Amino acid sequence: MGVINVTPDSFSDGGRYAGHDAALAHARQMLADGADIVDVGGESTRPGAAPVAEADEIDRVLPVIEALVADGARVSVDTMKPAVMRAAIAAGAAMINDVRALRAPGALEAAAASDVAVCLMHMQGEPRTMQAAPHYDDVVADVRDFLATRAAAAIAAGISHERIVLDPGFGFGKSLAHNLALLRGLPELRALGFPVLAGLSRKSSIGQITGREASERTAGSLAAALAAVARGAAIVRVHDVRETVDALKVWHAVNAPNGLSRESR
Ligand code: 9MG
Repeated sequence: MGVINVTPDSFSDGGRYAGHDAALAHARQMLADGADIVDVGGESTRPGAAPVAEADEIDRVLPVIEALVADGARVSVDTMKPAVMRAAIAAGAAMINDVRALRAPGALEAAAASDVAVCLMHMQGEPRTMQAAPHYDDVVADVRDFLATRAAAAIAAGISHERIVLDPGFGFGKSLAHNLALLRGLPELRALGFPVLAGLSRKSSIGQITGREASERTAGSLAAALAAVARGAAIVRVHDVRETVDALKVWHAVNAPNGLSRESR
């Protein structure tokens, strides 16, 4: 899954349409590089990021989603807002990626009224303050229990089991130690019986381990993506699609039951 942020930073070089065009070109490059899904978001969930009004968020993401769907791409919408979910679904999005796990009033209903996939993510606290003092008794058990509860709520609302993906929410109200425990504990989350999505790409934990700035975290992010896939992640949400696809090709060639196909030898 490739990350596409349609936020004002991406509009800095010449207005709204230039921003949409840049996001679209970036998404198309990610798809050409081997992404199966592009995750389009119009509101940053970084600690301290300013909230975005519903209409502005729709304005940001919808033209990009519409153009990608017209290309035949599989598009996910990264949003917490039911109105944005409904607009994206009407435009042909195939997945809702909600860092609040459909807890906003009306979000479960918006998803249930469609047949799209949903990614239910764990977050402790709110994006603005979540990194202040995260605390867990047992981070893997706490996150697993939260995700099991949210999956049950989604199913009770009419979202079938096959449509649900779970995500521990690396970096969302978690210290480095919490993130590492969750990465080691991914098999316990996988045991809930749903595909698991892992998003570690360029996150501060990678920076804490490597001492690198976000733009210099590709190698660390690749190691994290492989560690997640080795522990059962079905989807990795990444910025560096080309490099991640190459790394995963090698990982799969090593781990495939019969090694490389005859043509590749
Ligand atoms: C929007 N977003 C930022 N980080 C994310 C992560 O780790 N997982 C998911 N599902 N979404 C994320």
